Amino acid sequence: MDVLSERLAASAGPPAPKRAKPVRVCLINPRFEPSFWGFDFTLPMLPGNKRYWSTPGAFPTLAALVPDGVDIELVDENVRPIDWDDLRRFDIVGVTGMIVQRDRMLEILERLRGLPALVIVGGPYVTVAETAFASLCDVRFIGEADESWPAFLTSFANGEAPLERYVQNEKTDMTKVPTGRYDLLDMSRYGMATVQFSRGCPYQCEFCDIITIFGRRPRLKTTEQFLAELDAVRRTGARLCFLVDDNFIGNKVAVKKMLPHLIEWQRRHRYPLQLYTEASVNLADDPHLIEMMVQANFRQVFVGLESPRAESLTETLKFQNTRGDSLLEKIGRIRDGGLVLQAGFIVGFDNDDARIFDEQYEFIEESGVGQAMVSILTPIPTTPLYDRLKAEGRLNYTDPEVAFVPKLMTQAELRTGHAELIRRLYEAPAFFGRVFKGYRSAAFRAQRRALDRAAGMTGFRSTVARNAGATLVVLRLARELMRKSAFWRLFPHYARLYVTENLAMRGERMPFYQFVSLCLMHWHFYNIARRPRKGNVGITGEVEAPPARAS
Ligand code: B12
Ligand code: SF4
Repeated sequence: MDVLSERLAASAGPPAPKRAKPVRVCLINPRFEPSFWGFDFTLPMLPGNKRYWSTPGAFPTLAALVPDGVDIELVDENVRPIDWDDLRRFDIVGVTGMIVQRDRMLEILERLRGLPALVIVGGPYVTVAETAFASLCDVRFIGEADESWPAFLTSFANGEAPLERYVQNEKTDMTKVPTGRYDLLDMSRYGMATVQFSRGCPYQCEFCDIITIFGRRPRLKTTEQFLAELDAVRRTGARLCFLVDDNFIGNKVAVKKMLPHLIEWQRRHRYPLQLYTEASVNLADDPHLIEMMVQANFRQVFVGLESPRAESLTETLKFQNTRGDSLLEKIGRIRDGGLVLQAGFIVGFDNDDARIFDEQYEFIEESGVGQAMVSILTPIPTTPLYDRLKAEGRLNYTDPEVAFVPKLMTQAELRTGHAELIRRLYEAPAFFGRVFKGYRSAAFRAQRRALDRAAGMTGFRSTVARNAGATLVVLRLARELMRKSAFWRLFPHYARLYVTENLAMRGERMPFYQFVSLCLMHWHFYNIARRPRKGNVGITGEVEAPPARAS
């Protein structure tokens, strides 16, 4: 018997009477503030009624894990408001959330106080900042909950008193995770489904809580399990799917064994899902892996590049980014293999002085990475970075966005330098300049053409239909730009770039609908870059790191 089961058994006391009625559970995903990732400014212009870009990953899994005798409802506040009166009919109300949802999580928990239900919290934020929630809920789930969650529900259904805190003894055995209940999500409200193939990452970046939450040994689902999950996603009508693995290539050998089956699955079903994922930059060193991913209909990959400064990469223990040839060459190889690169960058390392902003700008422009997400270094509790800065007395929450004292700048310099960098990166000429720099790779275009042909996307009728849809989107975009008084600032750029960059490529130009989707994307990033920010780091005061795991 593991520690959890022992604790559950110990808390049970004499067997309590079983419930006659099912246990009613409601899980809430708090709304996000508009962010780089949410495509909040793009969604209103897409056909249909999309409310948020990606589905909440924990929901389908947690719903699939409930035992018999438990009814579950999922409320994602990003797509529908919380009906507070309706919450009275539930026995358990649970809240999930990551660091950027902190404020809304706390607000929701405050409002839940008056309910008769047992209030529980789980997910990545409570996992790293447990004490912030102690007085706001009855039960906390720390870390993965694939085993503790169903065990808790079973004991609750048996009338046993819950513990205040559940921690799994062992990391989840991913081969035992059931197929997610994607049928419970209203996919028409989302742009993209999310599915997990593995958890964990073998690297050791100093700022990263993936390895403190999920560990450094990648744990994978079986191929059959994963394909069953994709079948379930396909049945919802989703066309885009984000494999939300911490590092999709964390275990290359296993991934290479799975990919031929995924390729076969895509072929058999006529390429129903376009795939996106996250991977470490050493993907660039494995052309065969890239080739297989492209054949499996992977379109984009997010890579944490972090910094052009080798000293900053070394300082943060991101050695995989310093090995071998340059980051620019690696980026080139991934792109030439047929994958669009999205990349993450960080400013505020101890080796970053005020020149880092120009350096990052030049590097990103040179890289041809259109979607470049630049963050301020954030000390997330439990990470080695947090521990180090705390030991050095450098945690400091006086600035709304910079939660520590940088070494070679002031907090204000870091905050304003970061804001200005993002603003520059998303000026229309800068953004489109990068995109076309990437698109000019003949190898990239050749790979993409082959994939689009295989996926049946190049036929005359399909292109005409897509272009017609795009024309409608252009009208919506133009109306929106006028409404926001941005028409004359942006539309002439879009029109000019279409002619000078795209049409100039003649037979090699990208289809009109693709160019339009870039304009939509740009409009989103442009807004995010100019938005007054309200402290997106999610840490607004010192939080105690949680006690060590029970295992
Ligand atoms: C997909 C993803 C996203 C998607 C979000 C999709 C969505 N609609 O929610 C996108 C791309 C938008 C995103 C963005 C960001 N993300 Co993110 N993301 C992830 C990722 C890779 C997977 C999440 C997922 O689906 N997991 C699968 C499910 C099954 O796991 P889970 O959510 O942890 O749930 C398990 C347990 O936690 C628990 N559980 C969860 N909730 C609950 C609730 C209850 C009641 C119970 C009982 C149990 C429970 O049970 C589940 C099963 O074990 C995670 C890493 C990870 N491995 O989880 C990072 C992660 C959540 N993201 C993170 C961060 C920092 C961000 C960003 C801030 C990055 C940035 N600098 O911009 C942005 C913020 C975006 C914004 N809107 O402002 C951090 C969060 C840190 C923290 N401790 O809170 C994580 C952990 C990764 C990391 N270290 O970078 N992200
Ligand atoms: S490569 Fe990414 S997931 Fe892995 S430790 Fe570094 S930041 Fe975390």
